[in-house]
Amino acid sequence: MFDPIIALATPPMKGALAVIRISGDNVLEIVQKCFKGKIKETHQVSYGYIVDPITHEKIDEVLLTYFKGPRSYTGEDSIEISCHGSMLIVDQIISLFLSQGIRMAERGEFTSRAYFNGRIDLVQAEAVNEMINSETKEAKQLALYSLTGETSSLLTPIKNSLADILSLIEVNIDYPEYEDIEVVTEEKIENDVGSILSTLNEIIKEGESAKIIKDGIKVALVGRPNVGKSSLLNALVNEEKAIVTSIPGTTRDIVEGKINLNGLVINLLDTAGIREADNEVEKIGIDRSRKSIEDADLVILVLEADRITDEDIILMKMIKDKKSITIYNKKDLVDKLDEDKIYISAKDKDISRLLNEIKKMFSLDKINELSPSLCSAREIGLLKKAQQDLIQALDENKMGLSLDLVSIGIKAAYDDIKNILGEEISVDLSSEIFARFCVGK
Ligand SMILES: Nc1nc2c(ncn2[C@@H]2O[C@H](COP(=O)(O)OP(=O)(O)OP(=O)(O)O)[C@@H](O)[C@H]2O)c(=O)[nH]1
Ligand SMILES: [Mg+2]
Repeated sequence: MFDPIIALATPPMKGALAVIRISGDNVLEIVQKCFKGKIKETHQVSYGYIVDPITHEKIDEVLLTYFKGPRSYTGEDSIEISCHGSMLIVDQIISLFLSQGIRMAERGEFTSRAYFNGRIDLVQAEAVNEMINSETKEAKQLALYSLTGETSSLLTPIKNSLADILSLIEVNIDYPEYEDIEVVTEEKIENDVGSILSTLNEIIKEGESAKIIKDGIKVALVGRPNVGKSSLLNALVNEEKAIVTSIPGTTRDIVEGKINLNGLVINLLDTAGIREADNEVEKIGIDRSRKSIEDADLVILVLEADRITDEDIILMKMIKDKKSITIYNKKDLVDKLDEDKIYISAKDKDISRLLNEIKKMFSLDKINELSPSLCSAREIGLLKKAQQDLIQALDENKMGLSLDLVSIGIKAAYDDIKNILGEEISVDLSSEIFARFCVGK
């Protein structure tokens, strides 16, 4: 039983229309009391007025759709009201229904109801938010795969194989007298669990590359003062965003920009040139530059094509453990170019070599081949936990530990996979055993 909830589904601002959503027990009766007109059968649009049942005051002329559960977004009886898009009208309508015993929905409550009512799994529920927040068509495509259930079905073969091997182990332990049951040998565990693990490894690898596409990357432009970091930011965003002067130490605070490179959102951070500074403001800026190196997914170290200084060498050491690209700016100042180095001229917006390098690094030409991927931090975290559990089971199997000990890791992996989908974790596997074997027939 779910108490009825209400919320504005469209943005809280003036517009042609606003949509108010109501879901829960008895919504049809409650809304009908406040609606002048007859609410039609499910999935049909009804025309009429929202009216205060006590004062009979007409509040707005609306279109209203009734969705009888379970064929609704939440899986329960729901109603959507399209009213005129004024916040005053929206407030009046919502207040009216609050006075009728409906309560305001909490954030995400419509989607969480869809999950608790079993209409969608947890991967699909997360995808609703990802659809709304996606900034590129690639990120939206990944979210859509999850919303339609295609992503969740990646786990079906793993889940089935884990249940198969667990059932077999349990039968071997509990019913040793059955002769027609396959004996679980160390070799069988090694083969079956090994093959599940390699499928899992593949899914994790795909998920991690898709996560980059979905979330974008943070790229810090760093270097000593005056090498042309701000000029590079401006060339990348194609806008005079950061101040550029010939005075070293021009940039003090971080300047941010955003570009979409072949579908990958790149969040750029132009930083203060790093050097030994006396000026208090500049020092704070330099601390921020250092911090941005730590936070970045990729560091672009900008050097000058015509000279390398001791400060540059220090910076090279500072970023040696980070994913980085070193570029030589001001290529117009040198005659001879070294084949192995990436030269650009930020001032002349000649930056294609750098863009190509980023595309290569993140395989951006393959982005069109997007496929369903488990790529949220929660999903990848649980997949990795399952991976560890299976590795442990395989190690224990190799060490010759008993079947019931080896099965602990396999069972943990099975629960991790169920957790990804938000399925209930059954402590007792017996129902699944009986679904697979005719034990005791
Ligand atoms: N010749 C030449 N000059 C450039 C190029 N790119 C930038 N500059 C010049 O280099 C100077 C410094 O540029 P900025 O972009 O402000 O350098 P920065 O690295 O941001 O410097 P700070 O903010 O002080 O750390 C300016 O006079 C730019 O016009 C280039 O490709 N060629
Ligand atoms: Mg600058």
